[in-house]
Amino acid sequence: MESRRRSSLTALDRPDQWMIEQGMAGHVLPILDQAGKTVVKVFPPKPSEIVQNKKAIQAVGNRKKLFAREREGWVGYVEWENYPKKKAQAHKILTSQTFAPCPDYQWGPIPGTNPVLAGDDFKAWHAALGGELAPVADDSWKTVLEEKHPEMLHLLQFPYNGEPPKRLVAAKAITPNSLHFVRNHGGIPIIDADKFELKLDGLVKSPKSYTMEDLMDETKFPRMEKTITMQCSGTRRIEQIALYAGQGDEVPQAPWAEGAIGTARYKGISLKKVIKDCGGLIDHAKHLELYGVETYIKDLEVGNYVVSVPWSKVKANEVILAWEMNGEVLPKIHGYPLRVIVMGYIGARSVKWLYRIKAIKSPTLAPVQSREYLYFNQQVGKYNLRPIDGIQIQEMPVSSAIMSPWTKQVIMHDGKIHCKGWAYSGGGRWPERVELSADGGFNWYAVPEDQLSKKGKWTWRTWEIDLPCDVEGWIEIVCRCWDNSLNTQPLNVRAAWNWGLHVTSSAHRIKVYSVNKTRTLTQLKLSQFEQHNIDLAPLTRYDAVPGMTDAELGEYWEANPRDVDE
Ligand SMILES: Nc1nc2c(c(=O)[nH]1)N[C@H]1C(S)=C(S)[C@@H](COP(=O)(O)O)O[C@H]1N2
Ligand SMILES: [Mo]
Repeated sequence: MESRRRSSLTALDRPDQWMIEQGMAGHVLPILDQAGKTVVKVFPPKPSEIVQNKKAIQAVGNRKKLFAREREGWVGYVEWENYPKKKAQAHKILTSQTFAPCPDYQWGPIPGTNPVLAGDDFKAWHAALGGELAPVADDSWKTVLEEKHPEMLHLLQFPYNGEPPKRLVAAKAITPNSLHFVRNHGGIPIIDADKFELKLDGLVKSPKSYTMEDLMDETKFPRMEKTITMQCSGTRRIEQIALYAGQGDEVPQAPWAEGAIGTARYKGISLKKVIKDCGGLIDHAKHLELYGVETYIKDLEVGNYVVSVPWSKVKANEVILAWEMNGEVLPKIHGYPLRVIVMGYIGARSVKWLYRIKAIKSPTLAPVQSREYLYFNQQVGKYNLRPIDGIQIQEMPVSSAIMSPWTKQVIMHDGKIHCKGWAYSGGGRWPERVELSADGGFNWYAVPEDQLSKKGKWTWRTWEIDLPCDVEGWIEIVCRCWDNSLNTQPLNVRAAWNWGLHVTSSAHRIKVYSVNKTRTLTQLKLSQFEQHNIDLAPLTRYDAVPGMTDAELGEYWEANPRDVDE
């Protein structure tokens, strides 16, 4: 194979050699195979030409007909799970051609654009399948622009993944809908609520279908309203990426900062009541498979978005079927007309555009449940992993984050640095205490109770603190939370780094440059900057100010000689 060149360890002979040697371009480094008698260097392959086996693709049939809209009034809905043959046809089409790989954003530079990543591979797969899926990428982007705040940071354009800017993440204890993060694995279906139906089948006594009107019938199903924080297990992934590269497909691994968490008041009904209405579970069913309308493509296999939750969770009335978010009709981007909200679990189980619930015996084998959202041991990775080596993530652990200030910021202060952020714990636990350290995690100050937002069983707490800081120069501010079970966070990212780059729940660390204005020398120097009209920013630009005259310097050295004779 051309890409498996055997050679000695000579220079790569390229202008960016120095950068590569310094580990700044890991994606072009050859792998060293030292296992044999001679060292083998395995270079990344050159980008290959995009090829298409037109004959094979055509032989599959008319894509418009094959991948047509399943139901009237459900734009973007192609049913896959009921039609194994159709899945195979789609797979055939996707494997009869090649696609440009998504750019390496972990080892290569992250684009300075908004959207940060375009999602060209997912766009190309949807275009290749055609039919109902052809316009999905463009239509979804239109919905993003319609429904989301203009300041959203679009990490991935398609499937859409976006988070609010730090300033707005925890500005309010309840996240406004337009600012709630969005994580999609495919397009945004547009469903006519009047034509909507939820199907409940599998191992229930009497399978049934429900219209929205049925579900909203209060004589049948009592309403449920709750304030709930939802967190994606990818929150703060960028810290793991900054430390070590991991699994790098774009959709599973959007490079989230601290904003993939949000809190809203949801209204709907308990899923338990609907199961009861179907006569309850039979044949020792223990899990409920939840189906989302849109198409998800994993390893070129096509399906709908499917995960499952255990019956024990449903039985506890901790799974809601919701149609309202913060007093508004559920936005299209958040699952209109009906979504699941699983309290205290990873966001991935809270299925949007829910259209089917199937009672089953074991957790679903669908890829989002069984092949993704796995929490691996550190030694598990590309060359050795099996899906069973990862824990299927359900309840989220305790976590927290500093939203202000930002890393690399210079903070001028008078002995206290004002910090703000959020703290959260999953599984029905809540933050009891939030602590900050200005010295990398040696001494901790607790956030005063009146500076923490209200406690809630299923919600985060936002907080603010004036953090004492006497020292100057680079410091590391660290934040950690203790929940009501006295769980707390690992102190560094490395301790919990994992190949899937999930659950970055280590204490949040930011590096800031402290300028303490209560210090006499600093005061003097700052006033000199002002006198000479010298800009304070950036930190790294050195502008000489005459801190001492030559005469003062000379005097000093005369009184304090550098060297001594005896
Ligand atoms: N149908 C469907 N439901 C879904 C997803 C999806 O891609 N499709 N993403 C899940 C994930 S991973 C998360 S974190 C949450 C995000 O919900 P939000 O977009 O409303 O914030 O939705 C979950 N439900
Ligand atoms: Mo997620």
